[in-house]
Amino acid sequence: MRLSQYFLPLIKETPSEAQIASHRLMLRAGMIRQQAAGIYTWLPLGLRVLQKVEHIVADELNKAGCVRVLMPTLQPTELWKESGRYDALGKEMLRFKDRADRELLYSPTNEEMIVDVFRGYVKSYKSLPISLYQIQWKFRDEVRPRFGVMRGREFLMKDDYSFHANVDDAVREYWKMYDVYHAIFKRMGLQTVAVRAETGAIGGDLSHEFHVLAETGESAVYYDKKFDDLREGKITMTGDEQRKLYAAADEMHKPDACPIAKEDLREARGIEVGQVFFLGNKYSKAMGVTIAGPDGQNITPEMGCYGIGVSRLLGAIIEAGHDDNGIIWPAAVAPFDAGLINLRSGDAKCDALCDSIYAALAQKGMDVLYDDTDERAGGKFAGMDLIGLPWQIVVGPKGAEKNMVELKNRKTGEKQELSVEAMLATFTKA
Ligand code: 5CA
Repeated sequence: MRLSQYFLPLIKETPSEAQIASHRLMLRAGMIRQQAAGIYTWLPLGLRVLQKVEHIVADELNKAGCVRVLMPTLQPTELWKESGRYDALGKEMLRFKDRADRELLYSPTNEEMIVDVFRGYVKSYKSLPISLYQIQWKFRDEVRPRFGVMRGREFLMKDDYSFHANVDDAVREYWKMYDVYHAIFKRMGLQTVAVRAETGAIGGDLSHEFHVLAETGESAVYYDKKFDDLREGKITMTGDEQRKLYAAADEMHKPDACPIAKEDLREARGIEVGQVFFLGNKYSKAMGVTIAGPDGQNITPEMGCYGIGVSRLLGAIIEAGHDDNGIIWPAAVAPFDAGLINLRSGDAKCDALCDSIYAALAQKGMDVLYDDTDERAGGKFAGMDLIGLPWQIVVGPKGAEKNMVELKNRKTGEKQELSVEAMLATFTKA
């Protein structure tokens, strides 16, 4: 992508409304624009990252046997009267009427609707297990939308709902998804701590929240210090061993009843990027779902549901990876793989070299943002640092004479003078 043809509205000043780094940087890097409290336009750069995050989530879920669907954002309120949750969400749920005076709501979550889909087709335990997920916009009229995409009113969620013939199968799926979640977040360069959590308005018997530890996190979490040792690579543990360690969300942590010694307990702030629930038959029973069971008797399916805050993840990734100059994207979610800076656009040699590098990198399958504008060098460097692409390739008139470029690693700040061939050879991406 040539910057001269792109839409990248960078902001130099620090936006006064933003209290945390990720919010400030998303505004400054031209990723999002606020349209109303907690409601955002995704600008091109932000949309690229959002789609990469979405792709990783979908890819890992597909590998785990989950099947993608897409439900509407709007729902008839009747379904919520059936489940008994019509009043449970209160003002958080946005309701309105269509021209025929029928009440609709903007989905804050989709348990009722997926149960409605399920009961429309599935008649026998032989069709189970089934796990259906979507990545779709949600609306919750939060009392205090804040921190940009971290606590929005409209936000993108991955919500997955599984159906099983018995409790054992449902609980097995729950722990499978627990592992899948760690893998999903790891692929985005994030380390997460899973803590036991209340089930709240979603309900059910067992739940974990997945937190990215960050000082700006909205939640307090408590956990065995062995998690820190694990993260720092000081010890290794099997998944089974990890699950037995103490880890609790604020509302689950009872200091008097805490099973581990004070010196082994860590308290930290966390950003909740996902939550998993074993629902039991709360929704299937309330909505009267029965299917044929293995011994000829009708059974009520057991359910699980598994959410990920897809748009919130961008905030969490930035909180975990930035410096004074801007964002530092993990390669897997970076909006472009590299930035190419032409220090003298209009100079025949610089232009020709940049064009050839741009073509060679594209040949390797790399997505490059080429700054071909005539802004001054300082502004180009600052802009590239701000948007945080993993690599910067700098072409200036002196280097162009000798076929040399500078390659900068955004994360380490390390710079290397390299021949064009040597620079190209460092990128092996297919
Ligand atoms: N139905 C279940 C998941 S299938 C559910 O709604 N779970 S949830 O309430 O925990 O939401 C799932 C995830 O969405 C949360 O873990 C969080 O990462 C994200 N999320 C929730 N509220 C917001 C919000 N206001 N802004 C941004 N992300 C949010």
